[in-house]
Amino acid sequence: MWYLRAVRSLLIAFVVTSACRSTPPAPASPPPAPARPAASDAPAAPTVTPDASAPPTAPERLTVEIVARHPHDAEAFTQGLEFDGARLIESTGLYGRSSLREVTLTTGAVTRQHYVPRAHFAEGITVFHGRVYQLTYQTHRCFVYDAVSFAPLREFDLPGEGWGLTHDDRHLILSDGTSELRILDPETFREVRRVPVRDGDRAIDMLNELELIDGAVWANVWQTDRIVRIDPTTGRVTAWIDASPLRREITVDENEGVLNGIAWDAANHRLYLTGKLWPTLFEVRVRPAG
Ligand SMILES: [Ca+2]
Repeated sequence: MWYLRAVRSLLIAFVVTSACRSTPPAPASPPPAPARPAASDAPAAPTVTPDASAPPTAPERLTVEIVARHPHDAEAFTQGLEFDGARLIESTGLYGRSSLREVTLTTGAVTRQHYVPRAHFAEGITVFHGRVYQLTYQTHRCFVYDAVSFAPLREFDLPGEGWGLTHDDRHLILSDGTSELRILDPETFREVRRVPVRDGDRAIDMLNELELIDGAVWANVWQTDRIVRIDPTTGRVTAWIDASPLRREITVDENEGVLNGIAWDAANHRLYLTGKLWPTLFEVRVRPAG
């Protein structure tokens, strides 16, 4: 009989265990959040894909204060302006008057000049890895020169119009008067991607002379006294800069002699602005408007 009692005990134990298993388990505690590494140990932040559903932050409203005034060639139809180290490089437009120049900042004197063939209307420039890239407006060429001697090195086909040019660590960034920036491979001039520029839902076009400042693209908006600051990853406008305080000192015809020239002296953190046919190159400081 002992084995019958043992079997009954085993059956009872099985029933009790099954009943316990059918009882809903107590909710498990959430796993502990991973410890946040100390700032000093934190790895570099990965590139974050912006959340398109997040409400965009309104752009900052900024204006400029004049820090200094320097002479600028009033015959220079400025289309591109950029520092190559301490050297100020300028591109001027119009048919028969287009040029690539090295200019002395404090005097406006042209210390080196390459004349662009009369068939071309020169536009934006940028200096990348010892070469100057110079766009043309509607003749579908981009000229490449040695940055020091201005000796012509090669040419690229440029589909569409050329307006403004700048670069980041890897690519050229081109404006063509539309609301899109084109990102180009500097070795092949092939388009890598396009960045639509938006302030909220509004496309911002007429983007002209460009400058990369602390990772943001600044763009003159053609025929206005305004500059937009653009996040080049998302195309979002992060600031509007009102440069009308400069215009008040300029008597050049407003239709032709528009604001068009942004140059950032990265080593000295100085910002310079000028315009087409303006007799003055302004050093400015940016501050909140209002
Ligand atoms: Ca520029």
